Amino acid sequence: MEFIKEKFKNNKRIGLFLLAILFFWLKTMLAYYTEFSLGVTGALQTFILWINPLATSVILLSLSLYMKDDKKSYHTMLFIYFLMSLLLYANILYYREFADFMTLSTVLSNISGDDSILTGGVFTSFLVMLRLWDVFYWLDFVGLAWLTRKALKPKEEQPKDSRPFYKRYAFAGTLTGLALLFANLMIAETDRPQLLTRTFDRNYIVKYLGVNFFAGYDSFQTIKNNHVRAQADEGDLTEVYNFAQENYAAPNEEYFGLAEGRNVFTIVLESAQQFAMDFELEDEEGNLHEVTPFTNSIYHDEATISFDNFFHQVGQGKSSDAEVLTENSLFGLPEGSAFQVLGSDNVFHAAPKILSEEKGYTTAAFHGNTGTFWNRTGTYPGFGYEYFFDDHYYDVSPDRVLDYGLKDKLFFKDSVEYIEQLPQPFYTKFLTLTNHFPYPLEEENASIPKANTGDETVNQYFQTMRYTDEAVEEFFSWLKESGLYENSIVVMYGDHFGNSNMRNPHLAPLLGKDPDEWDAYDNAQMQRVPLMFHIPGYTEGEIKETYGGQVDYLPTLLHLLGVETDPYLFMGQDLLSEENEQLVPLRNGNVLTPEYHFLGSDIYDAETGEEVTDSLSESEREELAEVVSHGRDRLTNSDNLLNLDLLRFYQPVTLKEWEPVDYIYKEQMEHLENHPDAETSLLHQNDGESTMDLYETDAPELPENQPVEENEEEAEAEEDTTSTSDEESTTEEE
Ligand code: GP9
Ligand code: MN
Repeated sequence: MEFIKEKFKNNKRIGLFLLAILFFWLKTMLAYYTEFSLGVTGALQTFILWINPLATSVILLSLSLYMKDDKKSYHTMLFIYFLMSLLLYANILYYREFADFMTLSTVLSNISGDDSILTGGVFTSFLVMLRLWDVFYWLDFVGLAWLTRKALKPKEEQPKDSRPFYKRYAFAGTLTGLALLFANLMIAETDRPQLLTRTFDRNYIVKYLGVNFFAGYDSFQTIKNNHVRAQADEGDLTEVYNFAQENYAAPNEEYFGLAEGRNVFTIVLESAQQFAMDFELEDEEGNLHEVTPFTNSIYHDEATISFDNFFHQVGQGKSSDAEVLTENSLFGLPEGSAFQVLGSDNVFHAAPKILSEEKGYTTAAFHGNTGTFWNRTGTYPGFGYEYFFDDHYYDVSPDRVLDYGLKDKLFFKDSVEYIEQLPQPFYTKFLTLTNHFPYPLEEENASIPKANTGDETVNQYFQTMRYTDEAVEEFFSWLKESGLYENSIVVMYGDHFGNSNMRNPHLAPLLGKDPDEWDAYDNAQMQRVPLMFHIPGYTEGEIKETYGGQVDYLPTLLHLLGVETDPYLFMGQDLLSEENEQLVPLRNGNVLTPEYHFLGSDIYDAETGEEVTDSLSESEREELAEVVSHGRDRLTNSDNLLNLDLLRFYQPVTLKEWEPVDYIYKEQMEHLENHPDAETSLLHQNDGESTMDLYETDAPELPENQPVEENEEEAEAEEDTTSTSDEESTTEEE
């Protein structure tokens, strides 16, 4: 003990080093708990949060210990501390404005953009974000600077320490930091697998690994991407351009323009799988429960063009990949989410941009989760979305949300307020949430029993599928009541699988299969997701067996809306076109056709599910290898297009006039109210009378749907507290 004491006394560096770590930790905790909303739940996450500022600050500050000269060492330590504090503080200010963390690309674009720091725009908005208590984020630095000064002026009587401690301590410091970082990464990985490869939300990385780590990681990614992008030039476009031209499938006259001029409601059914369509779940008493009765009725309706061989093509970017696919006719990236990696920087020719430019559509996305998730707020402006209603626009008090966000019934109901204000025609996208892994649902919201497999997640899936089905039904009823229905097209599709391949064998018995014989072919079958184009008034609808994937969605939709797609670089083909090749490459490189499924190096008969690799002749195999490579060309060209940001070199004449929104979803209500076409909105057409009252839902969270006794009690309580003058009661009756 004495020995350690002695050492510390003689080595103020270590003292200051430890103090700096403590100060920085305290300051970070203050920011974590008062500035950022990181959504920490449970003891493990709290533990990770508490340790995550340590590793990087130990590593960074230990660098100063390597210096032999005291003065240099102290000053370096102070400088590193200053930089770390500056980074944290800049993030605090940024977060107050954007509820998100600063990235290198935002910093770079703010330095070079029109509204750059240099022109004062960002600087003034930063000033507005300052708060009085911010002194606490700098007091520690002042204290440390003072202590450094003191340490550099040794009292005469203290002998100068000449032993070469510095190297050993420096090394020990760095090693400890690295060990901490490794431990931190490991613990984070157990709580959130694939945290870094999937990078779905900046909040998540900060929550698990801290602000310093995030800044380093983000800068690395950005520099890497910018480097790749900088290598590209117009010449790289030629190959992709030629591919897209060859790939183009001309529209079928029978369908072209079938829904021209109509409003578009895109309902993205979270985790909905095709196997659940028309599926009946048998309970323990032998009673059958249709899982998605309403969606099934739309699926079979004569006004609906449905598909039963439609596959999701997402990779790690899951929901966000589905958005890249269906709104750009491009694939997500082989790793990570394109939204996260390129969303804020790339040029996109996406559905909202095309429709607003070519057909004057108003465009809006709706989602009951935070807008930063999957970097939607960063990506949607590039897609051309004029409006994005994220959780800031909804009441998301605790009883109204489950895991990822607002429950679907409340989500649709509360969206009406915004829908009715949109100038028509509009293109809208509704991202549902309740049917999201691991499918939690309260009993009061469950209309059918759980399944009875060996896997609780699988069991719950059916209940949440049903819940979303009911939410969609309520929304359809409102569409009809409000009068929007007749002049709209409602499209529904599943974004990706809900049950992973690992869980599929648990589903096998429900699908009449033997779990022990479940194989790669069966897994491929499970990647089907529903797709339906519902066009009220149309009567020739049917369920089409055409093989297709999400990349084929956009040309199909655009042709239905009467928009030609040959000016665009799409990787998919109109599913209704007579030239459609029925070729479905999945993101993992597997390729599916109506005849064969090419899974890894094995070939299966698509109809029978038999593996036929060895029974094919050499020439047959060569021929089929061509098919696979043709399918994979779509992936390669798409990856090149995105990674090299090639659309910046390609300007279709149809998009020449397009200008991005500059308000990025801040004060968007003001923009909506002052929209030049405001008089075409439903609200305006109804002389300002809202249709919100027409919305009927049985959502138990709403006071009007609470059991009667409670209502009575509430009413009584209200009567006691409010005055009931005659005048007031007459107004109420009216
Ligand atoms: C989150 C939601 C779900 O906002 O879109 O994303 P997922 O986990 O399905 O990719
Ligand atoms: Mn999803």
